[in-house]
Amino acid sequence: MKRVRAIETIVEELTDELVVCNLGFPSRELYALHDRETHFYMLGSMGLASSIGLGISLSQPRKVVVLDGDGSLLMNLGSLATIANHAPENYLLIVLDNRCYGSTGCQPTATAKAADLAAIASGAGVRGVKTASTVGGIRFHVHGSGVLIITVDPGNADVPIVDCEPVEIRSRFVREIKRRLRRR
Ligand SMILES: Cc1ncc(C[n+]2csc(CCOP(=O)(O)OP(=O)(O)O)c2C)c(N)n1
Ligand SMILES: [Mg+2]
Repeated sequence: MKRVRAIETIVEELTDELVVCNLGFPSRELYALHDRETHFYMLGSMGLASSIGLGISLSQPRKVVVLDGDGSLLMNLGSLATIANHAPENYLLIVLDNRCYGSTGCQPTATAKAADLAAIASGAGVRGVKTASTVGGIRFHVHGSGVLIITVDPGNADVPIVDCEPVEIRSRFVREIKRRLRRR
């Protein structure tokens, strides 16, 4: 299964959860499949999606789903220990593991050789780490919390860049969070 199919499956299952997405092609694919004000496309900083999402989940009650990449998470492994330490019920980190830096030419990452992100997450203290490699597996696990590692094939969809300025992405996302908080 290609990453874009995994993202499509995830988006089909979600309703109004907050979504923080890894930079590069994952954000482009998500944007092309379905753009929502609840999506935060991380357009620049590699490795920070899991931490940004964790902070959001700890500061408000709505569920946060992070779409991260293997390369990006490998750059910020400490995030897993912090996720385990806080273990918010309203937080799910999904890692789309294509075993390469897919957005920049598919240079192999450490997961192509030996690194096992599910084992690393468990070792960091995350309870009940889930894995999936099929549409059915994704549908089943996407409604949970913690960490879900999805194995996908390399390859980027032929989709345009995210046609939305970073400032606009941020302000509409924050507006959406505040709107919900006011309604409580
Ligand atoms: C600090 C930093 N280093 C490198 C880059 C360049 N870069 C952008 S996306 C990317 C690959 C990301 O790989 P991964 O997180 O596995 O996601 P994939 O594209 O494979 O889905 C790289 C190296 C960057 N934006 N920031
Ligand atoms: Mg990758």
